[in-house]
Amino acid sequence: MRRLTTSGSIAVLALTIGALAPTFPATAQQSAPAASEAAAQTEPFSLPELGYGYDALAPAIDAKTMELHHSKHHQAFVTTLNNAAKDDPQLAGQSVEELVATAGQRPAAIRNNAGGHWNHTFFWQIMAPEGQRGEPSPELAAAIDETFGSMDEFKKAFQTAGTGRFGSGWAWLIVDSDKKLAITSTPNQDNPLMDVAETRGTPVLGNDVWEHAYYLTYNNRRADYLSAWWDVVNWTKVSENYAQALAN
Ligand code: MN3
Repeated sequence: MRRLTTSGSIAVLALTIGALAPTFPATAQQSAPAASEAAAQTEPFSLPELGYGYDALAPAIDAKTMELHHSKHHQAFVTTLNNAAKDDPQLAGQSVEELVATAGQRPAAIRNNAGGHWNHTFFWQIMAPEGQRGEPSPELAAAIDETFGSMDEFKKAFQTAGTGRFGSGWAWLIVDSDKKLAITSTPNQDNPLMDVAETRGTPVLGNDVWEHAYYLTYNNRRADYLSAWWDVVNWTKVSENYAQALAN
């Protein structure tokens, strides 16, 4: 009979007190899978905290939209993944990044819900309340100028990608395999990290163009949402994403 490892003990403790949900990203359990039955019952995926209030992005995004988007839409992806993991112990041991990278080899439900979980976790982090949004780093600003001509030209092209995405999906600014910036869009809850993405790369910035992201304030006017959304972008985080994508 093997003894519990440290991570097994922590998992048991977390389950016992019932409050210490793992924080995103849910990472693969590197050591001693199934060190105890209790460890296997810990829910592998969890809804991340926003880090700001539901009203913090108004008026660009209203509080009710944020509340529904986070507590209902994002929660549904997490719940579905956890339910799927109950039937498939292998799934429980994988990070959302691993699920996304192998989305094309998964059932549609896993592709959609892992994508939804990854995309929304990313999305909350690249927006911020007033006073915490910062500016593009000099490196990012220079790369945007070089690739798109100017910040205004970049924003226009990004908005065009968002309005041009038929139905539901996402617009993205990515760093491609040549370490160059590029704009792309994906359908549904796909993203550029997926093996099935038409254009692959590391997301630096992304905007959700599903109707649930904007309909309460903007109704059918997706273009108005896309243009107002720049007001809430967390350029400090986006600049970090850019630096990290270059370093990878
Ligand atoms: Mn959404």
